[in-house]
Amino acid sequence: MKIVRHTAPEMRQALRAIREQLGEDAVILSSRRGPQGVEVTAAVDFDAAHLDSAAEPAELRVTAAPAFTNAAAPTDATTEAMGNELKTLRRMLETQLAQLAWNERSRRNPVHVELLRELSEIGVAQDLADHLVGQLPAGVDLTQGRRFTVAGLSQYLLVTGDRWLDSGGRVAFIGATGVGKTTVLAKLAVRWILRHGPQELAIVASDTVRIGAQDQMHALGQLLGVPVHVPERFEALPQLLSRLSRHRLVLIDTPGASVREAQFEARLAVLGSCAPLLEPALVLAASTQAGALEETIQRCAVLKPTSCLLTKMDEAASLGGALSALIGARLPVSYVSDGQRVPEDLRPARALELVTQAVRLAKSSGAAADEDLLRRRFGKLAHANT
Ligand SMILES: Nc1nc2c(ncn2[C@@H]2O[C@H](COP(=O)(O)OP(=O)(O)O)[C@@H](O)[C@H]2O)c(=O)[nH]1
Ligand SMILES: [Mg+2]
Repeated sequence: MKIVRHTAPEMRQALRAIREQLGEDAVILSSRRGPQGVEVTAAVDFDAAHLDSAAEPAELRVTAAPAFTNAAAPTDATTEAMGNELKTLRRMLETQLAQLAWNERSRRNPVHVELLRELSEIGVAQDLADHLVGQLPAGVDLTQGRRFTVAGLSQYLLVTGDRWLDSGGRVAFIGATGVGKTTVLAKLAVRWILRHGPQELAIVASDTVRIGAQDQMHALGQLLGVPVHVPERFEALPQLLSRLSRHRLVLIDTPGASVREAQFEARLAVLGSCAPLLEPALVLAASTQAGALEETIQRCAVLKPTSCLLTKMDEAASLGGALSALIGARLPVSYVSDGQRVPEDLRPARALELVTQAVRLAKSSGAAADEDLLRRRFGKLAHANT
């Protein structure tokens, strides 16, 4: 057994020095805070029986015992420092366990590990990736595994089909400012007219907030030969909608706001009161970070949106995060928009196409999984599952 004692200003530094000197298998025997920082005693080839034997007693007692027996009552600062040290130790231990679990997983099932890496590169959320890989039949090779995970993802991703343009609906486009609500409305309106003519289409311009929004809608209505209805106030939307029952497709433009604004919540409440008269459709920019998308979906959940539209697909650097958020929320995608041209840049969402696009994006951007993160994430999961 080899024992070393190391003093450093911070626990982390002491542990690093010990690891460098004794290697990964070193065992911490004691630690205490002294005038010069933290003193850590560690051993390699450690055998607990030695603790009671006479072989190394002096060394061990000097480092371990006084800290507990002779010390004065700990001050708040000492308790806090000890708490922090314990947290650091715990984190280090967790990292090590995750590393061990990940190594074990790599050894036992290299195909699973490679697929987890690839799913992470696509941006697929950790729990979803683990679920997909967990469902693989035993003994699949990497090519088959890739096919299974892509098929699994596209199975979980819900889509509505070309429902509105086929048979109409009453759709309110909801989302943050600038995500493309007005643009998708215009695209759908033009497409509807190309298929069915203008008679049964109505546009509602309830964005009374943005300067020029009403003019934009009136110009569109004039161009298409379609009436544009404006509620007196946003709160009067339900009364207006009840007067539009003879129209097969009613497209409702709503004001955007940051989903964190109180105003946004107030408008959600008004839209909620229209519940039987309209279908709330979230408009989400695919270029938005997955966490922000999740927040929007969560804040709008009170409205029970029946679908969402994914815009700005052409600007998205990665799609896996957005698709994971939609799968997690079981929110079907109706249409995707991948450019500004009206009406060309809009198509009904197809699950396999979206997943394939996510894979292609990851490949073309050369996204590389962060090995350290992978180890911590999936190692931790594997460790928790054992
Ligand atoms: N690149 C790209 N730009 C888009 C897309 N959809 C909308 N835009 C642009 O995003 C900006 C904001 O769109 P707008 O419809 O006014 O957003 P709103 O505030 O949600 O109504 C405009 O410049 C649009 O041309 C898209 O799919 N791709
Ligand atoms: Mg708008």
